[in-house]
Amino acid sequence: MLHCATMNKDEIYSESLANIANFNFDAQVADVFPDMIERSVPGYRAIITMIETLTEHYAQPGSTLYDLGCSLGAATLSMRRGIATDGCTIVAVDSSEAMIERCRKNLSLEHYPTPIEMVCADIRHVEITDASVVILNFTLQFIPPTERRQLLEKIHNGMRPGGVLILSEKVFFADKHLNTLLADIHHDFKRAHGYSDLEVSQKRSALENVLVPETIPDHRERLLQSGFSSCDVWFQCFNFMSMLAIK
Ligand code: GEK
Repeated sequence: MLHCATMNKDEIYSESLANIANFNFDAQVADVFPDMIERSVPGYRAIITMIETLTEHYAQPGSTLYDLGCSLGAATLSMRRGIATDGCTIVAVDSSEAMIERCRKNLSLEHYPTPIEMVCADIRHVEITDASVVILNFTLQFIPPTERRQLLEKIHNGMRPGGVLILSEKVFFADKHLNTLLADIHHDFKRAHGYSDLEVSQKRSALENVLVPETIPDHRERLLQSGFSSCDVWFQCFNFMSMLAIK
């Protein structure tokens, strides 16, 4: 997992707030991020671990591997551990300066031959070239829905044949009963990991209109429309899932 210099507890929404601002990946969030994501995203740890195995399978010699929305570099590190071929480069991108600054420190704690270029930029404006593995681990959900297709097409166009996109997202379900059930179970998961009802509800308000989930069929259809030849879910835990899309 991520070897962080610190593992601060997420208490951002523990006190009652008069105004709940839109969720933002600032220094306050970056400081508690490993704790926040592990206690909020069921299956996160399993996905990060499997990224190593998937990278081992898909990384092509001399290619570039991208981690788009890298946060503190958990997926970047897993990807680097999995590279079993020569001449690869990793590009890790995040638009939050606070994340990139802390990510740089985390990446320097492990030593592997593959170089990592860190870029503080909006992934919508980053060029993708000669890629064999691209990761969007819980990042696409923060891009406005109307811009997602363009981003996926750009990624597809910048990939080598046989390359893979690993797309992890929070999702919702068209079946109302199932949707409510899985959302409730997710809240139970958060309570079991120490979040109070107040924290769950204030965080939900902060993420409203910032994190916009879609259904699995919507993701599948758009990936195929963006040019990927095969795609499906390889991991799911409640209303969180990860897909593979192959060029
Ligand atoms: C992990 N992948 O630990 N351009 C660049 N970065 C962005 C953009 C954008 N347009 N929008 C959001 N981000 C990580 C976890 S977190 C998921 C990813 C979560 C960045 C944002 O700054 C944040 O660091 C990350 O995407 C989303 O495997 O918090 O649920």
